[in-house]
Amino acid sequence: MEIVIGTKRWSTWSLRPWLALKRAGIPFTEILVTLRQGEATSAEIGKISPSKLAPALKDGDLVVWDSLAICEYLAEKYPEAKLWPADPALRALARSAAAEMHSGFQALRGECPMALDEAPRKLELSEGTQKDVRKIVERWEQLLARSGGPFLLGEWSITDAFFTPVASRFRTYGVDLSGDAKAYAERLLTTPEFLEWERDAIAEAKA
Ligand SMILES: N[C@@H](CCC(=O)N[C@@H](CS)C(=O)NCC(=O)O)C(=O)O
Repeated sequence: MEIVIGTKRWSTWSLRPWLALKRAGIPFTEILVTLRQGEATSAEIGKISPSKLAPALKDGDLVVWDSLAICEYLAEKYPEAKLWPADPALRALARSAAAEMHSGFQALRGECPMALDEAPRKLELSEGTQKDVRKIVERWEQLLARSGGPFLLGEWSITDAFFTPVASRFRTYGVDLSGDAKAYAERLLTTPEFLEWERDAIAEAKA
């Protein structure tokens, strides 16, 4: 199995399925493409993926593009990895929150890009981004209260992969968190898998 991923310090979309692959213990090789090079990036990714965007997963002659579709494919192909919660109600909540992240929070995404090589600093957030932050924190608190933690739906799931880049954005731009939300964000940023990605991202920036 091969995964096309973009520049590790920036690519939130690539980080999500990469975390799912790692957490599931699935052997894979990475094809790392430099983002933000315009046509050159599209052409490079386009050699494998019709979307010309990272990430894309190649499994034999099958190519799956889009981070959520890749995670769903992995969850179906490796049920023993339990990438979604076993309980149907928790699984429905997990999918709702991952899909909400996948399709929303545009203000936060636009204003606070992931930048794993940058030192944390305090950013004055726009009203739109503050609204996104409040909604995310509320969602985290609701789900942690329902599941009992330590991750959003109990055990680590794809939903946590979707919120790991968010935790990184909160850290980089000095978003103040407290209580369960703060502990959860810290938990996401200290998993061995995220730390491995972060090490690569920092090394990549220095290369
Ligand atoms: N909805 C897609 C979004 C993919 C996407 O926008 N990828 C960005 C990287 S994070 C990309 O390839 N951009 C090209 C570039 O930056 O040059 C997904 O979830 O996979």
